[in-house]
Amino acid sequence: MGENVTYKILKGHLVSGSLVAGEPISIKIDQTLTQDATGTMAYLQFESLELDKVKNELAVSYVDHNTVQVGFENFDDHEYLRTVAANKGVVYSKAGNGICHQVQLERFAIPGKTLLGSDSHTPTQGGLCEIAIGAGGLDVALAMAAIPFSLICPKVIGIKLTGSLRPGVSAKDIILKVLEKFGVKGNVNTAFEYFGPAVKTLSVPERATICNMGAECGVTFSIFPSDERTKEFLDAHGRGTSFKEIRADEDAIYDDVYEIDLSVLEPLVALPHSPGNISSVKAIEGMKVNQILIGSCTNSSYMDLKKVASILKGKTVHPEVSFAIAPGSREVLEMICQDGSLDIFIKAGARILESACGFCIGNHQSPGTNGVSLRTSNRNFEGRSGTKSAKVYLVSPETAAVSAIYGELRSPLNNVPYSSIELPKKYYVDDSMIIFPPEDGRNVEILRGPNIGEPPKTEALKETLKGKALIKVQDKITTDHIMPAGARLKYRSNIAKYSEFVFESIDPTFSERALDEKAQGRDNFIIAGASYGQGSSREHAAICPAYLGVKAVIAKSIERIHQANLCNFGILPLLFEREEDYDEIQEGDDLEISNVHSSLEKGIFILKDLSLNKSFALKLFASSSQKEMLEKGGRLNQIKGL
Ligand code: MIC
Ligand code: SF4
Repeated sequence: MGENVTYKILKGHLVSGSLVAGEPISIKIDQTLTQDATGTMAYLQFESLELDKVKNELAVSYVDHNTVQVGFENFDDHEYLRTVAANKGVVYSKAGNGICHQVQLERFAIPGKTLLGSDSHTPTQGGLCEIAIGAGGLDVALAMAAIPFSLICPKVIGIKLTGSLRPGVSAKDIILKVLEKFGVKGNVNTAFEYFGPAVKTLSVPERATICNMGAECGVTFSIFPSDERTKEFLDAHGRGTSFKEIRADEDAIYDDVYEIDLSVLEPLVALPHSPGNISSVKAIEGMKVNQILIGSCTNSSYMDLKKVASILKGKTVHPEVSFAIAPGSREVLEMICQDGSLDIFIKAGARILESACGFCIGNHQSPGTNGVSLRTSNRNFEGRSGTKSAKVYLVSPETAAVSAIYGELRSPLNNVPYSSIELPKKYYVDDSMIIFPPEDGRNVEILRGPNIGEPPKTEALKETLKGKALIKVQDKITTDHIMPAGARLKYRSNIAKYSEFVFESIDPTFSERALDEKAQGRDNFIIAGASYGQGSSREHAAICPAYLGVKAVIAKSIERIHQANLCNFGILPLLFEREEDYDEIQEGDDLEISNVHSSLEKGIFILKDLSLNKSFALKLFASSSQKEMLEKGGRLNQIKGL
């Protein structure tokens, strides 16, 4: 029976379990990646393991999220990250060097390796044939200690690509098509593997765009084979020796196959407020646009910007549009500098932004009231841009560039001045903003400014949980709803302060009410609909509620990374046995769960709603090793034997 790429790589990394879809397995992690917003907590947690040095093959720490530096907090974080990296043997990529996923692709990803990153878009590296998985910071800290990563062996959906893209249609449209088919929920414990004759027509940066937004479907990772295009990309970066061919066998088996004929694909757009809300550009062509932003880890490669430059050459941006470009890395910035694209952008009236996440996470460039913003990024959740009333549409760089000229949404189909874009034989390579650690860094002083807090302490599970349904939320609550980023991002290293903003956009009184209840010795419950915790990997969406005394999330369903984060910090992830029960429980109801320990063992809990005088059955959503950590009040307690 032929093997697919996914199982070939998993087989070589399997530590425990068997490779059967749906079964728990653990795998060896070769490489790790952190970014500053999740990294400070990850390294504080790594430090608490009291190891001299990281033990995996390669650990890289990026600074790309919090680079706005209003107040001392961000810089304190960067200094901590810089010095802890030198002390613990971690490679450090300075602020300004670029977005983690773009730089990792250019400098570090190696076909056939595994990567665990504390960012949900870590699967971008599937474009270079890595099994790359997003996780919470604590899981990444443990991978740096060479502790295998536990996951559910994914089923593999083969996405067969045939035909070839027409001018103006791009990789972004392929992944938007995948999102149209699979949506943003219900794809847990699944991997997307791309195959078929059109794979060879796609370059590595295009493949990376596609793998990047697989995260929006909620799959564990996405992957492309390693072939001649992979070699070409590695060679052009002076990394040809890292190449290894990895292809699926001719008769490879997939759990399901979905085919996309690229020849008939048209430009697509994700409408507000979900990346799964797909329409053709044609259907809403003519919509007036106020802001257009090109960048983010999805679409900020050199190839993306070269296309934009070809479209904008000799043109100026519409006077009523605010237009900005954030090149994904210093490499991209230097390349567009050398080939004259930067000059085209400046003449066209573009604002050139730092090579960082910036606008994508609502850190700046918020649209105006009721503004319409066209972006090449991957998430358009309500309020993520920093403006609640704004409407964010996700498009390809081609659609963004053509629309910038007209000031309204326009389809780039057959409306671009090139038939294909030549990629360079050699990229500009300069690692001078990457700091490699000394052989023995134990004497490097770790700098901790006042913004650097401590990893949270959690307590062992109690026998009875009693308190209020402190909040009841709908379906598809994202981690941006639970733990806002944007202006609040700078408090990531200070749990007490950051906790003030839990559920800020839904109920700004939540944090205060939760602390009041906690002070009275009561426990807090969150009631949620389907797909709770979708979006980012930020473990603060579990750490901060835990700090506020939340002991259980009771939902219709919970997304993979968030479920793992809840277990890591001792919050029970519970699912309604009957989904209809969600409708009965009301916010403010008094709730009780007794016999917690034996219920944990059995995996079935009985929730008493004292206000309704009714009981509901709940299922525990946790593996056997997660049960153990829940018992101890979290993963760190479990590891340290507390
Ligand atoms: C995001 O795109 O939401 C983020 C910001 O990159 C997050 C990580 C974070 O919250 O720090 C992610 O995708 O995991
Ligand atoms: Fe950064 Fe946006 Fe990518 Fe997250 S999705 S890593 S915020 S660019």
